[in-house]
Amino acid sequence: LAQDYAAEVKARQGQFRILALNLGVLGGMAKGDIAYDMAAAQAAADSLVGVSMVHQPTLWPEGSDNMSIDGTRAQPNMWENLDDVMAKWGALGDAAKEMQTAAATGQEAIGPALGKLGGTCKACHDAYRAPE
Ligand code: ASC
Repeated sequence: LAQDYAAEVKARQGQFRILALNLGVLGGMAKGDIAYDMAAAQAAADSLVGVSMVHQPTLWPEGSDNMSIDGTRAQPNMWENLDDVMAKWGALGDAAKEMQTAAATGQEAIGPALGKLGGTCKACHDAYRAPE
């Protein structure tokens, strides 16, 4: 029975969707498209931190890359650079914690924190995610 890792891929993509949803809320507040609400901003930041704390190797089995299976953009070089992958995931967690502080500080603090957070997303995507 060939392994398609469909469940693992969906689960980890779910993590990224939760991140994107919360980044969207915070981005909306930073731009003024969504009214700043401290509790909602903090809830979004808390979720980012929570997701960032889940680094579960079982979601990333060797071979669950875009050269071997459909439905993922994870490139095989991830598995050759696991220390760097984890360092980049850790940077996301650090930036998410800074967002918790920013979310409680006020609307004007969210934009800069979001820029830093987005940079940590992009660093990993540039290195390990295939283009669409
Ligand atoms: C998002 C999202 C990403 C990152 C990235 C930041 O909101 O879905 O993948 O931010 O665009 O550079």
